[in-house]
Amino acid sequence: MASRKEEKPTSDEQSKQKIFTSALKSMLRRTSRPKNLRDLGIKTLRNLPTNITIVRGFMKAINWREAQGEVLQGLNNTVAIVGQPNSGKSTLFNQIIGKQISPVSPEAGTTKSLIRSDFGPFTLIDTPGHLPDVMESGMDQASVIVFLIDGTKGFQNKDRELYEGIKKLNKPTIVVINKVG
Ligand SMILES: Nc1nc2c(ncn2[C@@H]2O[C@H](COP(=O)(O)OP(=O)(O)OP(=O)(O)O)[C@@H](O)[C@H]2O)c(=O)[nH]1
Ligand SMILES: [Mg+2]
Repeated sequence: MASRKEEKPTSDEQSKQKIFTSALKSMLRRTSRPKNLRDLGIKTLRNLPTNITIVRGFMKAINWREAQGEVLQGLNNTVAIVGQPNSGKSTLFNQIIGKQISPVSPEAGTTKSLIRSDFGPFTLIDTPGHLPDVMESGMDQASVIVFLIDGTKGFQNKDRELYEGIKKLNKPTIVVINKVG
């Protein structure tokens, strides 16, 4: 009878597991550490990693498709990045994911359609700033909206108009002042 050899985790898997374990430990409050993953919520988290490399490692370390079923039942998890042309949406999108998926240029109107990518349990959507209808369809699909404002230009009338439209959707919205550095 053939004996089955136990498969050892690769060093890549081990290091991913290590990142996951240490990130999770650091994020959980000592006082109210949940007994199982179902109890895991935003309130139980602290010391969220501020380094995007660690966040990416954490996102890659987990089988999110499985974890979603266990932990995030019913949670809508699509995030749309919106804002005026050239405000830096695609730059932020690429920076979060860690790959140059969405073209970036100094010219306004670079993004011409919705661009999607998975990021851990989330789906990120980059939107074209100069195509309001397409941007709106991205926002319709989103459960959270990230609204970018170009800090070098300040809050413009067009930003106000877009914000009025976002408010009507009644979705959680994060306003980001970009290009401040
Ligand atoms: N200084 C500075 N420049 C930035 C920043 N983010 C983006 N940029 C630059 O701004 C320009 C436009 O960036 P994009 O990411 O293409 O802008 P976008 O909002 O996707 O533009 P559209 O696709 O036209 O809607 C590029 O030259 C970027 O390098 C930032 O935080 N600081
Ligand atoms: Mg773009």
